[in-house]
Amino acid sequence: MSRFPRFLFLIASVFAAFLQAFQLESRILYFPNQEGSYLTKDEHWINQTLDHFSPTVHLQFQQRYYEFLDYHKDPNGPIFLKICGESACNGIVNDYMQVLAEKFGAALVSLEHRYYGKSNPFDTMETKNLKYLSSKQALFDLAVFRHNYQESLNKKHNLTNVENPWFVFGTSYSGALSAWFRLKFPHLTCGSLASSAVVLAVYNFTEFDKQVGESAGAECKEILQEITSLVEEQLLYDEKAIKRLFGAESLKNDVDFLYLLADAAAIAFQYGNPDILCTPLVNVKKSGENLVEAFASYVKDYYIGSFGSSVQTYDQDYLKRVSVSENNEGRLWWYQVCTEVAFFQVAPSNDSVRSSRIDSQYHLDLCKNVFGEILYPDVNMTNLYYGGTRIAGSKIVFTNGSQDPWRHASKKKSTKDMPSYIIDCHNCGHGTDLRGCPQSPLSIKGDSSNCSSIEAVEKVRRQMIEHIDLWLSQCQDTGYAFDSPYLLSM
Ligand SMILES: *[C@@H]1O[C@H](CO)[C@@H](O)[C@H](O)[C@H]1NC(C)=O
Ligand SMILES: *[C@@H]1O[C@H](CO)[C@@H](O)[C@H](O)[C@H]1NC(C)=O
Ligand SMILES: *[C@@H]1O[C@H](CO)[C@@H](O)[C@H](O)[C@H]1NC(C)=O
Ligand SMILES: *[C@@H]1O[C@H](CO)[C@@H](O)[C@H](O)[C@H]1NC(C)=O
Ligand SMILES: *[C@@H]1O[C@H](CO)[C@@H](O)[C@H](O)[C@H]1NC(C)=O
Ligand SMILES: *[C@@H]1O[C@H](CO)[C@@H](O)[C@H](O)[C@H]1NC(C)=O
Ligand SMILES: CC(=O)N[C@H]1CO[C@H](CO)[C@@H](O)[C@@H]1O
Repeated sequence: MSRFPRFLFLIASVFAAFLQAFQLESRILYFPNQEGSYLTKDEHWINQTLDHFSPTVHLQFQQRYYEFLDYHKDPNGPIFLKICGESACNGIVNDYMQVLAEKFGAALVSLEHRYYGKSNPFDTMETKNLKYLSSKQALFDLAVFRHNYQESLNKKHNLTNVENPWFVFGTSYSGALSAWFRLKFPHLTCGSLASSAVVLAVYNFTEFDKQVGESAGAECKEILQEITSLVEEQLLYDEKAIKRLFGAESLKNDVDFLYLLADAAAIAFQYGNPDILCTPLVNVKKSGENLVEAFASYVKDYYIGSFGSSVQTYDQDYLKRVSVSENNEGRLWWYQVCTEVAFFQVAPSNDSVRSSRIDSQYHLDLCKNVFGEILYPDVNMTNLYYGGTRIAGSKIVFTNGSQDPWRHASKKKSTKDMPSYIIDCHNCGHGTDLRGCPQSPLSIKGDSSNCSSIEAVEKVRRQMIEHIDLWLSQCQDTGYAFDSPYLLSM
């Protein structure tokens, strides 16, 4: 019998839409889209250059984007570019961006990341076709989009040489893109919000697992470690039975299976629901019942059932598939992992929560197996190109959640022109500021009124708004003086 409360299944529908907007990067998960929680799903297309860095390749592809103009103060109001990351971008999600757009009289636009969703330039995902998939190309896409969109807006209003004040937003990988866009194209945006932004590429990302342990707290961490060793033992003893218990008998590779379990635990802390994992486990431990079975219920009912992950995304044979569908984020993000950013979530050498069989060799083998050639993530080059946590940008707000395992790949220190805020509470995770409550799935319009830690979220949002307001008002070359609707309404 399931130990996990039934209401979880009720909130699953809202979950999926928020997950679509705030993807996790360890193993890309597929989350079905939900109607009703988008501001718009009307597709628009631009012709995009396939290779921005080649003087000889002039191929183009169709890239999908969205616009939501209901709040736009025509014609000189700001334009908020919400950057889509490593998953299909099926519309503009109705999160806290809606509130910001209304407050600032802004247009909301959103560009799908190349290769993901319907913006795939090729009809197969063979490795040779993936060579134009990189953050550098993606940033250039955003610049081209920004330029073209401004021109088409001017055309619509019979204007020439006008620049609206732009501001870019993103969370997680797209949070890094948001910071990097301001870094590389400072003339194209007045500023950037980089929420839980993973700007530092890390090869052996042991801090991820360490943070999982810290966020769990001593008691729950110990139980999770006990479960890991029990599962490891049972893999030796009866591999089929233990995989069946988790509904994961399709995973032939033991470490793929162990990775599924590690992610399932991490997600509770990453997305602010530690108690759904830890409370039942602590009770089961006290009553002396079977811990592995209790954890298997959590994985099946919550991680797969409510949260919307799937076992097959952990299967390397599945990741090898090259046919294009809209839900093949897994292969695409692994390509970025294996070439650019790594974030190999390896077990730390001491005191790890996850199995120590999840090591860097496993990741390298996966890269080779899935893509058929030896790929090596050039983390040093990525950090050389962008600066890592020493990013030399300006007018970028960094935010991070205190319990988020990803926060160690974000900018640690506030600097004068790049403030960094922590959203601090016992369950503050990934992308909380734009999402809403720390502890629940997407709340429409990012409503935080029912949050357990409303003040933690609101405090950081107030800071964010002040920076956006200030930087928009300082934005030069707009062609118009920008009257801040926010300041006027204060
Ligand atoms: C994109 O390119 C195609 C083929 O050249 C052209 O027919 C179409 O009008 C272009 N679309 C846009 C939005 O520019
Ligand atoms: C722009 O100019 C065209 C042609 O002169 C006119 O039909 C249209 O109404 C104008 N649009 C605006 C927003 O002024
Ligand atoms: C990553 O960890 C492995 C195993 O501990 C080690 O052999 C390797 O040198 C490390 N690589 C880097 C870049 O730190
Ligand atoms: C390993 O972890 C344990 C538990 O946190 C700690 O007590 C011990 O000092 C650590 N050992 C080393 C070598 O870091
Ligand atoms: C990357 O940089 C680190 C630190 O400077 C260095 O130890 C390592 O050898 C470099 N790795 C590669 C592959 O160049
Ligand atoms: C907050 O909780 C109240 C009382 O349960 C409920 O009526 C309201 O709809 C909730 N608001 C949101 C945004 O969930
Ligand atoms: C890990 C990390 O980046 N933490 C930082 C989040 O932001 C606060 C506030 O600036 C910093 O103190 C943390 O170091």
